[in-house]
Amino acid sequence: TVPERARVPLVGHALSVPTDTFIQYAMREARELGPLYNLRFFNEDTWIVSGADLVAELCDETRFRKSVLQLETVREFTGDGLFTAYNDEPNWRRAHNILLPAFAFDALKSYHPVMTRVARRLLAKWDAAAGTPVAVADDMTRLTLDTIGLCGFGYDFGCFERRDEHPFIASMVRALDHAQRKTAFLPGLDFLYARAEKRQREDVALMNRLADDIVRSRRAAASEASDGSAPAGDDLLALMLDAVDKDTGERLDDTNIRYQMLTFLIAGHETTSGALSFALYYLLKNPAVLAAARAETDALWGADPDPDPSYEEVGRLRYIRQVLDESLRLWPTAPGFAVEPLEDTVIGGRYPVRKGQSMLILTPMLHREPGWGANPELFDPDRFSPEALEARPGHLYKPFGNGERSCIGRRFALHEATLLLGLIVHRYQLLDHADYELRVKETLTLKPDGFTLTPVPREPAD
Ligand code: MNH
Repeated sequence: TVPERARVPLVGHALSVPTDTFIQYAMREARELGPLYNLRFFNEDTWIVSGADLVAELCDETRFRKSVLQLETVREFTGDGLFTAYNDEPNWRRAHNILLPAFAFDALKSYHPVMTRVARRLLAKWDAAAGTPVAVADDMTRLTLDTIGLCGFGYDFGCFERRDEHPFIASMVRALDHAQRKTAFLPGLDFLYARAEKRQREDVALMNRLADDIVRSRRAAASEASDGSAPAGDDLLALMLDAVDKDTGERLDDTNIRYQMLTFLIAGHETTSGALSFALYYLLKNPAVLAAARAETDALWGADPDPDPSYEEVGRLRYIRQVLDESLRLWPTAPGFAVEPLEDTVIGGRYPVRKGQSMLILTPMLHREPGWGANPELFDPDRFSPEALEARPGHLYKPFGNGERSCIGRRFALHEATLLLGLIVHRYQLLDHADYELRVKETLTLKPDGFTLTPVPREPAD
């Protein structure tokens, strides 16, 4: 049978699992218990899987599909939006078909100038810091929220004009945190959680109001336009409001539009912000890598400290993209995804699994499997050189999930992040003034906790 720790009657392992560092706990357990083990929360088993062969098997979409079990409490505010929809909910494919064009090549190209404009906001803030430390994850979150707001919805969060975080972020972080804790609430003790549930309703209401405001102002702008069409071309919001599903001819309803908006505002910025923060952490700690990254931008932009990168140039930052890929190997900021069998089956040749049994693929440990070589903890962007990619078996790298339910925003995120990293390494020296030691903070996603660095504009001869 599947390995597991001794469990307590009724609660199972629920009391020994820390909710605020679940992923790092699960990683330690995987090192001890192996590539497959069981965690029992009350009467529910979750298998934690990180072995390369098992993961390759679980990525077979003819036998397994996304499990939404652990996301049940997030569904209270994202419902059947893309990320939290059950596979057989009709709105999943409808929205997938309708929104896919927002991530096609032409659309990405049209976001590029907007992404550049927001990147400049960050550079301006770092210039103004004038050699004093900046809080990396906070600034990356400002950048990614402004970017998804403007590119996806034509809405400016204006995060760089605020000293504190935007209220949407505070509500979102609390709501996700609450959703995660709620999975471990003790049954029958509702009175214990009444206050937290009330605040949750307030946080969700704030996020909903923002989504509704954005829709209202777009519709108002559209009715002002003489032909009645939405002015912003085919951004996400335009597609949500106007486009029809090619298969069924149906549109998204207002409730679902709200769910999709919260889904994209959340999924569209948290993970990218974490990915950028980890990449900057590794650049700071690996001077040879930083030098190679800088050689790449210098070859492209020479001594110009303030280049205006074209869309194509971002695609040519191959090494910087490898830095990002390698950061997402060690700390995939969405640190797992869950699947379930479509029918009763056997995995690994010997573990019977019932239909619907949830199995969490723990990507931070998959990304440290022996297939990555003798020293998986070592940060080395050359693991993603074209030759290395060629030689490596498939299914060892899953930072964006798998198959049909994998990340729709992947190319959006990679373009946004590569562009910004390129501009940063080209413009600044990065000083590790605090001798920062990595601590990983877990919300639903991962971020380096309390990470600051000091950006100093490069000398012309540097
Ligand atoms: Mn994203 C799904 C990781 C950026 C929108 N994303 C997923 C999944 C992973 C993931 C993993 C699969 C989850 C699962 O199987 O349960 N996403 C990332 C990472 C980054 C990221 C690591 C950045 C780096 N994601 C983005 C961006 C957007 C986005 C940017 C939007 C602009 N992601 C989504 C949506 C889904 C998703 C929407 C759900 C797709 C679906 O199920 O149809």
